[in-house]
Amino acid sequence: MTNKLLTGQRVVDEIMKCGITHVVWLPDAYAKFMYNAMSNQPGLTLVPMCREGEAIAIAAGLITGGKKAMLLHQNTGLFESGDSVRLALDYKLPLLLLLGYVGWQHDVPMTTSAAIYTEPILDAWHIKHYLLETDDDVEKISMAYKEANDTKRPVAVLITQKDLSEFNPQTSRFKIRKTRMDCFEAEKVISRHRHNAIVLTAETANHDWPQISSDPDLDAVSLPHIMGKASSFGLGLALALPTKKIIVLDADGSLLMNLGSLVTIANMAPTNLIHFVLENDVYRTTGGQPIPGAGKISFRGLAKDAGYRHVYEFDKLEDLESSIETIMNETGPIFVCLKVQPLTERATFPSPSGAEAESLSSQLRKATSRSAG
Ligand SMILES: Cc1ncc(C[n+]2csc(CCOP(=O)(O)OP(=O)(O)O)c2C)c(N)n1
Repeated sequence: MTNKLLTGQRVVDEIMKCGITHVVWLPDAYAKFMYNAMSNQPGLTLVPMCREGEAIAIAAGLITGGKKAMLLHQNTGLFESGDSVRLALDYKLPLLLLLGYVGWQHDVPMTTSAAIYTEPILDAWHIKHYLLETDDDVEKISMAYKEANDTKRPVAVLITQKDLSEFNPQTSRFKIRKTRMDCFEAEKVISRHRHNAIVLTAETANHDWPQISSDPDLDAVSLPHIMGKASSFGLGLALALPTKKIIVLDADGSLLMNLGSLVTIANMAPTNLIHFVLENDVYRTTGGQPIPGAGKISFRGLAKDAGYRHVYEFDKLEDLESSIETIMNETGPIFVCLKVQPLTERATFPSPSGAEAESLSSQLRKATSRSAG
């Protein structure tokens, strides 16, 4: 009987049939349904990475060392991988790329840039690709892997099914630390004390901030394709508008994707930048999978050693409340790590589509021109 869905265990079974030993992985909205099946699968090692640009090199090392590695991440991550694709091609890696096909639409023209460019980019690299839509197609995984081995080239399988389920703390294997502050309440404190700062948001804050912002005209919310880039965008804005305060509300998985930005920011030392990170230990937006190093890394330590002028960490709301005015009046760059609970009852926010990009960038232009005036 035809199963119109793609199920996590079925995909994992097929991967195991190929003899895969390692999946180099970063979550996305398309492949998140596979996480539980993969992380519970004996004989399969999940290698979570911080940014997709690492993936092909990790797999290259694994394959060179005699393991059978594949990648699982979204199509935009392949764009991020850029130069590493050459490594896969020139090292003649038999590499299976299982990619979430963000923006894919059946039988109608693609409208988002993620989807518009995916197949043309794969074609430009001469990487063969197949669509994986339902369990009926799952054998394409073995076929693609065989082709990768026969041709000694990467072969891509594109997952078209978006997983709409939300992070459920009852079923998640992740342990929530109740001692931490509520994220929404922490953002309210920032909103009350922002004065006339321009606020740039990422991930969880994209959803929360519009509900609590004290000055929406000065907000740059839900900028498209901002995952991992909010800190860099904020740096550019701070350098461009040196007399205006710029607040970045970053997320932990996002900052991991762009850790080098800590050094770039500290090196340029914009006095007007305050960089908050909402550290919830998970990729909440894609279903609450733990970030690499959850509970072990110190974002405060990283920012301090990178050279930020002032660095803070809070896990209690009252401590944030009593320090926020001082923080707002200090000379930047300032880094504030807020240890927050990973979950609230609020629904996940809608991801901005490429089609919204134009209106969002005009929103940003309006915010900056008003603030600069
Ligand atoms: C380059 C890239 N890779 C993967 C994704 C898929 N993605 C969307 S949101 C998200 C999780 C964000 O987690 P985090 O930054 O920790 O923020 P939170 O949702 O926890 O607030 C991921 C992985 C993406 N948008 N861009």
